[in-house]
Formats: sequence, C-alpha cells, structure tokens
Amino acid sequence: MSNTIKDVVLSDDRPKSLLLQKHSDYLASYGLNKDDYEYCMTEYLRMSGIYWSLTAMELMGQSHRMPKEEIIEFIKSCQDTESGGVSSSVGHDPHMLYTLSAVQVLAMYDRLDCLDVEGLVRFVSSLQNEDGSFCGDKWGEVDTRFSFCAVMCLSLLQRLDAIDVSKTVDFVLSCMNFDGGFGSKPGSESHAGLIYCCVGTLSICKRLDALRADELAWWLCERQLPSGGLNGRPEKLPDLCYSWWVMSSLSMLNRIHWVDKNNLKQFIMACQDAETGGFSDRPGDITDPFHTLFGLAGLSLLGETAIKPVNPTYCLPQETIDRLKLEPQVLH
Ligand code: GRG
Ligand code: ZN
Repeated sequence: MSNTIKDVVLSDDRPKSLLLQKHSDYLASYGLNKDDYEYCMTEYLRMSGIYWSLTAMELMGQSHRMPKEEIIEFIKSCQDTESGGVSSSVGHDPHMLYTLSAVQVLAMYDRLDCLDVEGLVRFVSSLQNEDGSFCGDKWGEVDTRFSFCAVMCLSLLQRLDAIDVSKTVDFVLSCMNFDGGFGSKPGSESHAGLIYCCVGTLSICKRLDALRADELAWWLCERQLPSGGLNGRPEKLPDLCYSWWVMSSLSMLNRIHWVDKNNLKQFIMACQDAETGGFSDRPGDITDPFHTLFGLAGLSLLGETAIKPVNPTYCLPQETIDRLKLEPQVLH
C-alpha cells in the first residue's frame, strides 16, 4: 500500500488554446477510409461512434460536415424488426446502448420518425425487470447504465409512460452507497460514470430530491487531482472523460463551482493533439471521437463560449432539448 497520488504532469509545450478547426477536420475525416484498422476494430461501437462524432460536431456548429442521409440510412438498417431494438452495426445484436445512441442522433436531426417508434418502445419496456431495473439486452446483464439509457430513450420519444417510472427510481436509489454515490448495482462501489447515469435518471424522472446532494457533490469534487484533471474513483489516474461524468453530475446538482474550473480547463486543453486534432484520455495519448466529445462537452459546461451549450442530463445540444420541449430537473 502506498499513499502516493496517481496523477500526470502537464508539460510546458502542451496545447493551451482551443483548436476547434483541428477537431472538426479530425471528426470529418474519421471513418472516411473504411479499411482503416482502428475503424474496423471499433465496429461493435459504430452506432455510439456516430453519436459521439455528431454531437461533438453539433457543439462546434459543424454538423453539416457529417454525411446526414448516409447516417440516417445506416441507423434504419440497424433496427431489428422483431425486437424493435437497434444494434451497433448491421448484423449485430440489438442493445440498449445502441438503441439510445440511434435515438439521440435522430433527435439531433429531428428525424425520429425514421425508426419504428413503437418497436423502440416495445424493446426498451421489454427489458424492465420486476424490481424496476433494466437489462441491456436479451442476455440479461443488469446495470444502472441501462436504467439511464431506458429513461433517456423513452423521454426523447415522449413515451416514459411505457415503463414503471416509480420502480425505475426505486431501483436506482437502491444502488446509493454510504458516500452518497452510486454504482452499477446494489452494493457496488461508487464510480463517477455510474453516478452520472443515476443522477441523470433522477433528473429525467424529476426525483433529484432523493439525493444526498452535499455528500455526493463532495465525493465528486474530490475527484480533482493536482493536474486539474478528474478521476472516476479514489486512487485512479485522471481521464478526460470524467470531465463529463463528474461535471455533468455537479451541474445537475448546481454545484459546478465546487471544482477548480481553471485548473480543469487547463487539463482538458492539454488533452488536445495539435497535430492530428481530437482529444485523448490523458495528455500525449492517441485521440478518439469519444474523448473528443467529452472534452468539448466538458468545456461547454465550464462556460466556453466558442462551443454551444450542452445539456448536462442528455449530453445533447441544449437547442435539441429545447426543441423537444424536455425539461430535465436541475437543483436550484
Ligand atoms: C449519453 C453520454 C451518454 C452516455 C450513455 C453508457 C452510458 C450512458 C454511460 C457510461 C457511464 C460510464 C460507466 C462511464 C465510465 C467509462 C469509463 C472510463 C470506464 C472505465 O472505468 P474503470 O473503473 O477505469 O475501469 P478507471 O481507471 O478510470 O477507474
Ligand atoms: Zn476516458
């Protein structure tokens, strides 16, 4: 056992300003070469990859650089007519995660009518269990991530009535730990990614009152390390994506000022690659669309005006949430 803090050191030659043009070029060309090794190896994530890239582009005001009609046709071809669910790619099994990504993309495009909405509702509601929890697919894994995917998906479709919302909330609350945080199932250790999922579920279900907000926000702000970056659990290295999982949660709790915003901003900027474009998990690592979205979305939450406002519950542009007239709860 040692008590040394795991962290990174930001070098002096790190990027310090926001390289928007580079990021937009990076995402516009990502996947253009369909034989590319990385592109092939991430087929099982394709649907979410489209969501990460398109949302990042929307936040930069650059979504016209994405092949809209091709994306819509791809999404349609991934819906399973039998279960109603959507898969990551043609020929894969439908799953809650990719069903949500497909719905998020079509919500941004204002084209939700391109999928069989009744099928989507049937798929999501069929995965709710007696105790209010949700499975990710027919294989039966239960996780609070899937509770969040279910309520986000159905709320975007204006069909929350199709599940038992009260039981959904009860299950999520049964995952609350002594520290005010949440894990993937009852008794599992608190983890910032799952805290986002549980706080997000309660925000959509308008039950944030059930949180122990001060304790939870204290645990969240303790995720900040001397480098300015955030980790997902005690004793872990910082990772840029926690700028989203932690800051979106703090934003719903109205306690974003509990972290040192300036230090976090410097860490996020340092995760940019000035040559390739895009953001990586830690300074100097290889960039990817996932961390590029969470870098930009994190900066948006910190008030960066060159990026459009992001909704902390849905991780979608606020303008999409406003158009759909959704009002996820935020503490005041
Ligand atoms: C709409 C943005 C959005 C998401 C949909 C799938 C989902 C809902 C949320 C995922 C939340 C989650 C579990 C995020 C954590 C991702 C991550 C970095 C996992 C790695 O965890 P560990 O514990 O790694 O293996 P470290 O070393 O960081 O603790
Ligand atoms: Zn990460």
